[in-house]
Amino acid sequence: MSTNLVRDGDFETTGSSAWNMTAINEGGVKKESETVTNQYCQIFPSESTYQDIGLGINQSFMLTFKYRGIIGGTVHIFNSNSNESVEIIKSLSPQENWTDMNVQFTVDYDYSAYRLHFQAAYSELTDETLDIDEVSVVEVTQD
Ligand SMILES: [Ca+2]
Repeated sequence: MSTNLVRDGDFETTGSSAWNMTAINEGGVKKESETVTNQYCQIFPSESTYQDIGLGINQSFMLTFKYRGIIGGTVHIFNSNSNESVEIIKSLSPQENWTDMNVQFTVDYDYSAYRLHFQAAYSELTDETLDIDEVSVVEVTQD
């Protein structure tokens, strides 16, 4: 079992500063409901949430998370020093219900700092959100 490189990937740590939000007054960590004690992250249209993570050059990683939202979005890895996109890892198609994602990727760019970045798509449905939860990045070891 490899270590999860993402801090507070389940959004259960109240007051955590692990994630940054582009619209702190709108999005953020929300409770599922009064009866389900799960917290997740809500991202409003065109907004994003991100955190810097440590990745090694020429290593492979598995990104897993679940998401939902009829607006969809994207997940990227950026060079956090320049905000230059290393690659778009995955486009997130609109999903009404929680959907599991597993994406394996290899870091080909030697940047000192990397940013895991979730972006909600632009939408005129301004009350809709892209929700994410259970985010993890673990190194994939070769056999
Ligand atoms: Ca959670």
